[in-house]
Order: sequence, then C-alpha cells, then structure tokens
Amino acid sequence: MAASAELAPAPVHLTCEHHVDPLGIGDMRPRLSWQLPVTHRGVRQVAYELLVASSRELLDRDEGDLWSPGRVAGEDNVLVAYDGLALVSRQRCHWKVRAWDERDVRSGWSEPAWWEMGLLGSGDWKARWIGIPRPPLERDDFRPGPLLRREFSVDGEVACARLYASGLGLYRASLNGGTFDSGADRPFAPGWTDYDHRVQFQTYDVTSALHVGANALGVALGEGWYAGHVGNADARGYWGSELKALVQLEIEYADGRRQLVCSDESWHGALGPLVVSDLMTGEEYDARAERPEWDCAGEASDDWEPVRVLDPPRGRLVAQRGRPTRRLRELAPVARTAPLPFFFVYDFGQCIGGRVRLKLEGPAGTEIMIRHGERLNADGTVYTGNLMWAFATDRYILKGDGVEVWEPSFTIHSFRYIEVWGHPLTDPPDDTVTAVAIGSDLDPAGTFRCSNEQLNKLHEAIVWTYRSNSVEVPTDNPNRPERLGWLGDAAAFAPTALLIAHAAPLYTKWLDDVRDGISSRGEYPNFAPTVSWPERSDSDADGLKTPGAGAEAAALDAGDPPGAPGWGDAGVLIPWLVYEATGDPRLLADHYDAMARWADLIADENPDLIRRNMVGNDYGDWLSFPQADGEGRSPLLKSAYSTSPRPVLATAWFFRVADILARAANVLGRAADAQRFATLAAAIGEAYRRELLDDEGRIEGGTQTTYAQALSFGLVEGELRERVGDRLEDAVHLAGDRISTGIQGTGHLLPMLAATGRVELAYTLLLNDDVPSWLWMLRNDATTIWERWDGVQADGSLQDIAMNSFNQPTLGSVGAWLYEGIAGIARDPEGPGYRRFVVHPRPGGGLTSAAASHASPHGEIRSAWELDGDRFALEIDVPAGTTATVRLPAGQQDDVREGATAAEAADGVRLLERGEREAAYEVRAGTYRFTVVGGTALRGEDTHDSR
Ligand code: RAM
Repeated sequence: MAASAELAPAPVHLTCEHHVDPLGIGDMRPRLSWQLPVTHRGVRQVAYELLVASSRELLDRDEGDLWSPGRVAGEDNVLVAYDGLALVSRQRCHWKVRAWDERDVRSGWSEPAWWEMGLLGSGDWKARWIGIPRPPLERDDFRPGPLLRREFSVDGEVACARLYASGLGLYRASLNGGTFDSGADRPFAPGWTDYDHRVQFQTYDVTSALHVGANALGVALGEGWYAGHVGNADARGYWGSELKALVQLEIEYADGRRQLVCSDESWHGALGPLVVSDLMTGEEYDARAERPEWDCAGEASDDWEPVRVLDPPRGRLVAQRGRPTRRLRELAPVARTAPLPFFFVYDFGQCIGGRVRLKLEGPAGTEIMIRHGERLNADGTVYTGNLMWAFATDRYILKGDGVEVWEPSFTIHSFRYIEVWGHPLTDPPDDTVTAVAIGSDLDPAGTFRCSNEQLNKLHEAIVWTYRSNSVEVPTDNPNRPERLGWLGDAAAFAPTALLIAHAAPLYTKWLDDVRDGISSRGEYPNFAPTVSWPERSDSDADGLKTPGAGAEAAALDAGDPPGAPGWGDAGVLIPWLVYEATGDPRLLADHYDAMARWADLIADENPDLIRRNMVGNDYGDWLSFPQADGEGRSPLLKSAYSTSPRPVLATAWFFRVADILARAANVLGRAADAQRFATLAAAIGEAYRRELLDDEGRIEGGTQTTYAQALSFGLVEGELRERVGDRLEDAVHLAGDRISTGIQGTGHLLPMLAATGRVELAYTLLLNDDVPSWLWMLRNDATTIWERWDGVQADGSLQDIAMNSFNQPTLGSVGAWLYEGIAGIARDPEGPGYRRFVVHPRPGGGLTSAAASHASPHGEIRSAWELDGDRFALEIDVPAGTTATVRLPAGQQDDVREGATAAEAADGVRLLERGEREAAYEVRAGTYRFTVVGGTALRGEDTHDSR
C-alpha cells in the first residue's frame, strides 16, 4: 500500500443492509454504507473506491475478486448496492472502502468489514421439518412443548460451523448443554411473519460450541404466534397447531472436509418441562420434568421416540430480514411490598415489554406464580383488568436441587409491577427477580434532554414505549390480546421511531408482512401480519380455532374489511418516511406497484375525489378526546371516539397518498406516473378545498385534527394556510387550551402550531398536566405512554378495560416534536436521508436549554441550545457530506456570531436570509457555535407569522 499519499482518515461505521458484519444475508445485491469522519469544515466525499473479496487474504492484498469497481465519482456513501460477481449461498464477502474528499485528498482504506450470505435456494436445504405427535388441542387446555434431539460426533478440528434453523411456532436451538443457545440471542426466532407466505430462518455461528467427540443438538418448541393466541380473538392455532423444526448444522473442518447434521427421521423427540407456552397468557415450566440430556451427549432415557418428518409450512423459507428480537436489558426491582404473607409485589420502576427471571431455592414441587401488570390497585396488588384474558401469568415448579434460575422462553408481558405468589421465604433476597426487557434490536439513534425534567421523563417514556412495541413488527401494544402490527399506529408513530432508533430494518421487514396482507383487489390490510379469524376457522386442518364470542374487540377484528383511511394508507406512507429518513430508494421501488395500485383503487372508487367509499371500518381519528359527552362515539366500540368527520380525514389521506406517489415516481424516474399522480393530487386538493373548507379556513368538523392534518399534508397554501392556522388556534382555545386529537391528529398538532407561528401555544399544550395531556400521564405515574388521554380519568378512575393500554405508542407521536421542534433537527425534503437537513430550534415554554442528537446515515447530527437572558447560544454538529440550514431566533438588530466571527463571515457559513425575527444560514459539515445577543426574537410570545 502506498501510505505516503494518504492523508485523510479512513471511512468508518461500515454496514451491510444496515448491519455491522451480518451473517445470513438473503439479498442478492446487498447494500453497503459507510461514513466519513469530520476532519474539517465542509468535508465531503467526491469519490470512493470499494473492494469486495472472497477472502480476507485477497482483501488485505487490495484484490477485490468479487467486485472492484475502481474509483467511482460522487457522494454516495449510503446503501450502495453490490454489483459484482453473482453471490452464492454461504459466501463470505470481505470489503473495505476508501474515499476522496472535496480537496481530492484520498483517505486510507477503512478497517475491513464482511457479510455472509445465508442459504439462498431451496436446494440448499437437506434438512426436513420434524416434530412429534402431541395430544389434540382442546379449547381450554394447553399442550406441553416438544424437545427434539440428535447426537453426532465431530472428528477433527472445526474451522467453521453454521447452524441454519427455523421452527414453528417458536424454537430454541441448543448445543452441548447450552454452550450455544439461540434463545439467549434470539428469544423469538424464527420471528413473526404471515407463515402462509414466508417463514424466516436464522443463521448462527456455532464454531466455538463444538468439540471433538460426541456432541448433541437440541431444539425446544413453543406455540408462539403460529399456534398460540394471536390477535384479539380468544382462539389458538391460527396458522397451525403442529409444532415443527428445521435445522441444518454445517461443519467445515480445518482439513476441508464438510459434515452436515440435519433434522430428519434420525432424530428423537419427547415432551419436556414446558407445560404451557403462550405469548398472551404466559408460560408454565415444571423443572421436575427437565431432560438434561436434551442437548447433551450421553445416556438418554428410553422414552425418547423417533420423530416424524412433517410437511413443510405453506410459506416460503426466507433469510431473516430486519433485526432480531433480543433481550435488550435487565432491570432490578426498586421496591417490594408484601400485601399478604408469602405474596410479594415488586416494582421495577419502569414499564417494559419483557419477562422476569427468577432465582430461588426451595423444596421440589414448590410452585411459584408471577402475575404481571402495568399499574397497581389501591390495595397495592397488581391491576390486570386491562389485560382481559391475556393473563400474563408465568408459573415455575421447582425441582428442588439448590439454586434454580428460570426465565420463560416463549412469552412476553407488559409490566412494571409483578406479584410473586408462593415464595418459600418470608424475606427473599434482592436478586430473586430481575426484569428482562425484550424487543427488536434496533440501534438507538436519538438523545434528548432539556431544562424541563418532565419533558425528559416524557422522552424516556416514549423511548420505552417504542422499545416495548417493536417486537418483530411495530405493535399497537404489548399487553391485552391484540399486539398487532396496526398500520394506522405505525403511520402515527413512525416519524418518532425513525428519530429515536435506526428503525429502518424493522419497517423494511414489516413492509414485507404488509405486502403479504394485500387483498387480491389491492387493498392494504389494517394490520400485518394479517390475522383474520372467522375467515380461517373453517379451513382449520389440525387444531381448534375458536374466535371468542361476544367481545367487542373480536367483533372489530371479525368484521374488519381492509384499508381504513389512515391505516391502509400507511402502506404508502411508511416506505416514503423510511426513504426520507434513510434515502433508501430500493424500498420505494420494491413497494411502488402496490402503492400505485392502492392510489388508483381509491380513485376508481371515489370518482368525485371526496373519499367516502371503500373505507372499511373507517376508524377516523381514533380515540380523540370529545368536547361533549357522546360526541363522535364509534359504532364499533362505545368508548372509542372520532370527533373528526371521517370523509374529511379520508380525503386528506387520499391527497397525501397521491402526493407521495407523485414524489416516489419522481425518485424512481417514472416521469409519466409522476405527472399523473401530481395531477391527481392537485385535483383532490381542489375537491377538498371546494367541498370541505370555507373561505375563512373553516374545515368541516372544525377539530384540531382536521386543521393540523390539512396544514401538515400541504392541502392549504398562502393566505388560506394562514386562515387555517387561525382556525386551528381557535379549536385549541375552544378546548380550553387542551389537546383533543386522537391517533391521527396528535403527531401533527404541535408541529403545525409552531409552523404557523404559535410556538408558545404548542408549549402550553405540551406542558399542561391536566387531563388530557402527556404530563397528566406522568402525574399518574406513567413510565410508558398510554393509549388514551384519560386512561386514568380526572376523578382517578380507570377507563373502559376493553381498551386501556398503558403502553401504546400512538400518543407518543409527539416525540418527533421534541427533536424537530424543540431542538429543531428536521429533515429537508431536498436531501433525503439527512443529506440536507434543517436546524431550527424553538426556545419557549420557559425552557432555558435543550439538546438532541440523531444518528443520521451520514453521522451524528446534534443541536444544543441555551438561553440566558437576551443571549441565545446554539451548538450544532453537521456530519460529513451534509448541508444544514440553520434558523436562529434573531431580530434584525441582534448580533449573530459563529465562534468569535460575525456569522455571515464565518468559515463554512453562508447567510441565506435575515428576517424580522429570524436569521437563516447554510452550513456545511463541522461543529458550529452560534450566539445571538439582543434577544428581540426571544420574548416568548407567538407571532403567527407563517413559516
Ligand atoms: C385498537 C388498537 C389500535 C387501533 C385499532 C383501530 O384496538 O389498539 O391502536 O389502531 O384498534
């Protein structure tokens, strides 16, 4: 290597398909990303060179035998698609990259990175699906989980071993007494998909778990989504009830020999200690029935029977996409009470999605029961009413040989508190219970802090709500029988999720689920994976599927036609939001046809462009807060309201859908479509303004949501926009300066108040702590966001148990405003993936400081401001290759500096405009310290000037 000419530091943070050094990639043209360190102001890449090699040795010799495109001019550094030799199953690809900066100075090579392909074709699988017969599934009882095992011998030095595995419902694969345990790493493998369409498999590196001599591979199976309770009907076995596993262990010896250990008829099976496993009701484990030989070589009792080879599932086997669900962190209890003898209540101080690990000692046969819940009753016991029949109860029966440690394998609960029944001691030691939070392993991407502690707690609560609701899919809640990937909820919360985490992998995988759920006509589902009980019950082949009768919630599900406005539309919105956040056009390309079909279908069904037809259950602004008793009551569920007229919301969404399609078509270079959808969007906008809006800016219904949505979706411009802003303010005052929006309006309200010059009013709503408000939740001990503004009502009583989750993301959609509004880090449509962004902090609400960061695809963006009398200081970090527009609260006379220099003269800074109350600059990569002295724009009053 010619080191002498290399001056610039090498690219960092190399990822493949959003992962660092991933195993088991299923994409034939995986995308590679890297970042440039910020060495000086204005640093940006003007060219790069990539090498992809089939071995580390070749890579170290700078030989890219798989792909070496040479020097490529341009700034691309995010999701650059591999375009070399065709990749084959199991292939390990080593890569590195170097870059030239804007001075044409070349960097050194990056540290090497790699990815490995999974099994790409069905021909790669020699393993068969296996299982053992179990007693038939009866309505009210549950069947023990099977254990499967196979011994094999290893007769030489192992160079590399991979385990490819799948299972239905959920599997846990273990080698040699847990030397490798897939459950520790991926508790809910193979993940949740519509198993009739796709079944995921996982790839594990098990090289270090093998030893020369006799080895054993075991697989434990649980019911999971496949065979246990799923959705809101009290029924099981939606996809099937026969549990089965598919495993293929591939061993490569140092001398080049290969050995396969595959699930087939040579395996044995037996029922194990898992008495019951269910995601909703909980898990029961009888340690006395353990079979230690399950995953250990040696003597096995003679009641192991040969397994049966079973039919493969209907769905296609695919490599896992997205991030696995993992055990994210552990929490020790913060308090314990004992309302009764041998009955303890623990408080973990934080509501989480997860479960509890038990550690205790006691006589064999002692039964411990743990009940989980989100709140306490007045008598100090755990409140479980809102869980309905998701009993969230785990049981453990001791085997009685010393200290026993147990954590359930295949269940998850939403809880802050637990009741522990049956502990043999009167004063159990502190480490008896540990809470384990579980969720999709998405890298954190956001931080937020400000001078108001309540807002910091609110942010923390939003983050925990997102964590507990990112489990394979973005869920509505982790508590009651529901826990579904509702599209409307995702639409509301995605802007926040994409700021606080690298959520793109979650959405990328889930959009496959969404696509699997599209009806033959082209309607998007309301939730995905789609679970539609009544349709399925007569096609039942191997189990009992009994949707519970009577429950309103089940009725909701049962009669649920697809494609409700704001729900189905998320099929169009989410790929676009991910594109805006990451600059990923492939996701748009993959989903474009379905998106376009949906837009055309709505247009066909609604020729006058006011969307009244094909609206399914039309949930409206679900759970908005009524001004008067009974207002907007839902015909579906008496306690669920939508105070906004449904056609108004639906038509606004129709506009948004057409508008996104026009933009997406543009990105994808489909000029004719772009034109067609732009014309459609314009026509819908006209119809909306003509039919639903008057000259005073009054929108039919006159709710906060209708106004905020029209402003946010871009349905009104110029003068009319001003008026609609005025009407929005009226609607807020009419509600006594309280928020009254539901699922659809909440995320738009504060941004649109701020965008129309009403920052203080936005803060008033944010800082209010009476019902309805976010801080009301915190006042009532919330550590995660509630489903309803009045989950705890003004008189202290709880809302309708049928729908009162205390861990629900939708109202947390205000989270985006903490970043984009208060700290002011916002995307700029001109530069998707934060290639361009805006820093527009909004001091107000008595705050004296705020700071937020977002780990963008190019590196960390940071905005931190402080207000001290008439002095406003802002420090920002702008990643390499990006450009930011900075908007400062500065009156015309105020002194604006960057460092010690007049801002407009500072290095890397360009003055864009200097208005009455604002100064705007363009800045390139680097760290900048702006100060504004004078404070004429900092008086903390609203101006209503539209921006
Ligand atoms: C509720 C869900 C969700 C909502 C649907 C319509 O039960 O929790 O939030 O989208 O119904």
